Amino acid sequence: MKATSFIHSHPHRRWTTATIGTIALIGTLFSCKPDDAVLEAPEISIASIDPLLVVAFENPIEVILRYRDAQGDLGEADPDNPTLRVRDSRLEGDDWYHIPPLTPNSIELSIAGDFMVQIPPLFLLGNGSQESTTLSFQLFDRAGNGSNVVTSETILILDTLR
Ligand SMILES: [Ca+2]
Repeated sequence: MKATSFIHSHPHRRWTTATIGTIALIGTLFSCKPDDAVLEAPEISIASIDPLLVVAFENPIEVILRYRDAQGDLGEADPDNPTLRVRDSRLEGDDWYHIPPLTPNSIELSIAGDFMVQIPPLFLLGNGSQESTTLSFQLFDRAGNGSNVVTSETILILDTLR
């Protein structure tokens, strides 16, 4: 499934009534078994990232993320509710990406699979002819559980191809 690549610049996640309700319910169910809470969160890994050598402002990067979630509560129908956090290691802030629902809403189903995210072309922050960076990713489920954080291999950004 191809995810849209819009960047949502607002730093705070939108907490809908449904999300808050789900968190409250989970808190009730697992309040005396904290170990089980770990199973609520999604797990991700980087299946592939390409290319690792890019020209500033020119080459988007395609990242295939592998996911697993015991409840299948991944992705949001609302494009204003992004759930994938992406951090360029050179920057302080995060970019948020919208991931559409990976199962139909409200169906509880253990799921695993891959989705692709396209990162818009990176840019050089300084005046040098090249910079290196890494991208890290964290996926949140609809209950607000954050996955493990995965970090890419080093990406080299050139000002021009010589
Ligand atoms: Ca989950």
